[in-house]
Amino acid sequence: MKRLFSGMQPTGSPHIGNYLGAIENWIKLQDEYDALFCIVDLHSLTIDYDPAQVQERIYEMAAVLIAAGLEAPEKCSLFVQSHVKEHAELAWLLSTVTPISELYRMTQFKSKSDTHKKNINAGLLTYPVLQTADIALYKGEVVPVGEDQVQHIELARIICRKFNNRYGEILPEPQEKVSPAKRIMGLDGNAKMSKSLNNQIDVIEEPEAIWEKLRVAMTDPARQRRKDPGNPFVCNIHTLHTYFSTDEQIEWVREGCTTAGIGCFECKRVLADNIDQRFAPIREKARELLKDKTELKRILDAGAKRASEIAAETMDEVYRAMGLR
Ligand code: AQP
Repeated sequence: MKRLFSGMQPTGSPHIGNYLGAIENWIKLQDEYDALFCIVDLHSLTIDYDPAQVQERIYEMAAVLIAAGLEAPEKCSLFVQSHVKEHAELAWLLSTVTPISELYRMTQFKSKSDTHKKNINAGLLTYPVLQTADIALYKGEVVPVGEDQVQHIELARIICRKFNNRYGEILPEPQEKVSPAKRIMGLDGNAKMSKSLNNQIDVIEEPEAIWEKLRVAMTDPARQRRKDPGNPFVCNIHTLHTYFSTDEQIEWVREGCTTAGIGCFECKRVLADNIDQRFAPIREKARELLKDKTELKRILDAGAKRASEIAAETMDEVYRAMGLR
């Protein structure tokens, strides 16, 4: 079985973008690959955060992933990045073969530097090196991601290639596997749905909160409407219907919206109910898992144990190749 690696930052509760762009895919792929899924807490430190909330967020993320259908530790490994110290170790070694010019080219570095102007730290720049270490530590060949991460995986290939050219063929060049829902837009209709942009609906959001957020969500931006009159497909609410509603409901939205037969309120109400129905079982199970964290701890410990074993083997090979052992 090929090895697969993917991660998610505990910068907040997983949202609809994470669910459609990553989690749903992870659940399918756990049957086809030797899969390791990681809650990447080290990455999450690159933007401002409250240390008092980190553990809670890690457990909440683990609970949502398990409740959504990851069968760890039976079918896959789920673990926390900082529990396997080799991630940071390998990142340092790989930084010595990473051209700094490549890091400055990264779109995410540019956009996050723009959003977090008061905290443009070195970690924000070297983020893709740590991400390459995450994958390379397990000799990951396949990396399921949303569209926003494709550029980082391309850079991971460059870094692994440079390492292999210098020290011998040790690290496979990873390939991205882009999910069908590659870029879910936020409720502002302007930017990618993100935990840190406050434009999201969380997977475990309560029904009232889903409705409160959707009620005021951007529909068909006037700017777009002028460019492309009557096209309902520029509306983010319509796009979300395509993921959560039945074929009949999607057709009802398309028809009703183009003929002004239905209003945005009605259209959003149906969407809110469908999102709630889809996520209610996950929400309940996640809440149950969070009441007593014993089961989550057991799963994360088992994941870290397996990950550490693989990581130690890779580090031994890497250190020898680099002349440090
Ligand atoms: N809006 C999205 N549409 C599709 N896929 C998405 N992903 C994230 N947002 C969307 C995919 O989810 C996986 C985990 O992402 P992440 O948590 O590691 O970081 P991110 O991409 O930076 O996600 P956020 O929510 O935007 O995080 P913050 O706000 O903390 O920076 C990845 O596979 C990603 O592609």
